[in-house]
This record gives sequence, C-alpha cells and structure tokens, in this order.
Amino acid sequence: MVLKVYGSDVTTCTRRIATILHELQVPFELIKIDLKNKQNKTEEFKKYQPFGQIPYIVRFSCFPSARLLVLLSASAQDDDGFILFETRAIGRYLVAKHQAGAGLELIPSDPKKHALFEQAAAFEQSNFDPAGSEIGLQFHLRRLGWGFDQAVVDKNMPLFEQRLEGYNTILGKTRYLAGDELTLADLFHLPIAPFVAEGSDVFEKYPNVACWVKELSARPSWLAYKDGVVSTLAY
Ligand SMILES: N[C@@H](CCC(=O)N[C@@H](CS)C(=O)NCC(=O)O)C(=O)O
Repeated sequence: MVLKVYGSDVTTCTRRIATILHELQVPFELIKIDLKNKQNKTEEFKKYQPFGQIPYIVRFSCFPSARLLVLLSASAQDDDGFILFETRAIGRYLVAKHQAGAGLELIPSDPKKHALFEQAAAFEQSNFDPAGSEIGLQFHLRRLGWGFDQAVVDKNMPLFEQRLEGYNTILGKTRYLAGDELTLADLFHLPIAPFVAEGSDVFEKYPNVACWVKELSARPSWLAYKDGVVSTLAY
C-alpha cells in the first residue's frame, strides 16, 4: 500500500483526509487506532504524532516488496517514509503532490487566487471551526450513541451564527469561499458542516450558506465516507 492513514473510521479528522484523498483519487489504507483504549497516548504512537492525536499519514513511494530496492537505488523519492500530521497540513501536501495528476486546481497557482484560497483557509480555521466543530461533534456523538450535551451546542451557537453571517455575505458574491471554483478551503469544512446540518437547521437562516453546504454534502467524496472511513485501494 502506498499511503497509510493512521486514524479512525468514525472521527471527524480522519474523514477530512479521506474526503480529500477521494477528491484526488489517491488510494489509501486506513490503519485503525484504538482511541477508546488510548492507543493514541502510548509512547509508540507519540513517536509519530507527539500530541497523541489522529490522524497522521505515512507515505511510501512504492509497494513494500519493492521498497528496499527503491531505497537502495538512485530513484528513491525524498518523501519515501514521510510522516505528517495536522489535517490541514496533510491536505495541502496531498493536493500539492497529486492535484496536477488528477486534473484539479484545489490550491490555485495564480497569486491572487492563491491568496484568496489562503484567506478562506484561514477563516475556516479561525471563524468556522472553533464553534462549528464543538456543535458538529455533539451531533456526531449523538448519532454514534456516544452521548450528547445540549449545553455545548447552546454555548457555541451564538458565536457560530455570528460567523455564518460573514459566510452568507461571501457566498452571496461567489459560488465558493475563494471564488467561483471549488478549493481545498471549501473541503476543509467537511465533515463539520454536514454534521452541523444533520443536527440543526441553523444553515437555513443563511440561504447562501445552506446552498453551499448542500452542494458540498452531495459531493461523491463526502458521500463515500459519511457513514465511516474505509481503506480505499481503488476508485
Ligand atoms: N488539529 C488537529 C486535530 C487532531 C485531533 O484533535 N484529532 C482528534 C480526533 S478528530 C483526536 O485525536 N482526539 C483524541 C485526543 O486528542 O486525545 C488536526 O486537524 O489534525
């Protein structure tokens, strides 16, 4: 297997990576980490992810049987055995590596378009994710039967709605967050946006946002893993 994702079939972060891999049509093997038994907090795990969090990826440039030969040869690639964590960094790396082959431009090269992508990626992390992920996580936990805390939803909803006003303005001008083409910044909102939509009708108050969330939630890359991430060896 070329790319290994150390994560979980159910968690939000692993879904984000699986969705990006699907967009890029990059096969991957999911290595499940047992969060319930705190496998992610073992010293062995923390050798690869020092914060004890999932997911992280390990990339190999060829299949195991051929790996030694490649490592011994001049054709060994720099990123053979390359390990990376943090979903947004992983997403950027995967796109940089594979978007040309997939015929996509999820991170635009034109300087102005690139800057708009970075702007959207920054406001996803600072304006959408803090309250959105708290709310989305509660609905996700409820669906899994792992508990639900309405107080967390109530506490985060006012700030989230304030942020959605800004999103509604932006999406009133362009189809996506960084212009009229889909970028990785839009994909960073998966899986949180659909998880919020599953448990609440808050997006309906912001019609441009509702339309954008519906479109993202209908993408084959989201539908493929919305009920759980599985190893995908071929598309
Ligand atoms: N900012 C990190 C967050 C990683 C993260 O919080 N992962 C969660 C699962 S979605 C986790 O490992 N939780 C267990 C823990 O923090 O102990 C990323 O985007 O990769």
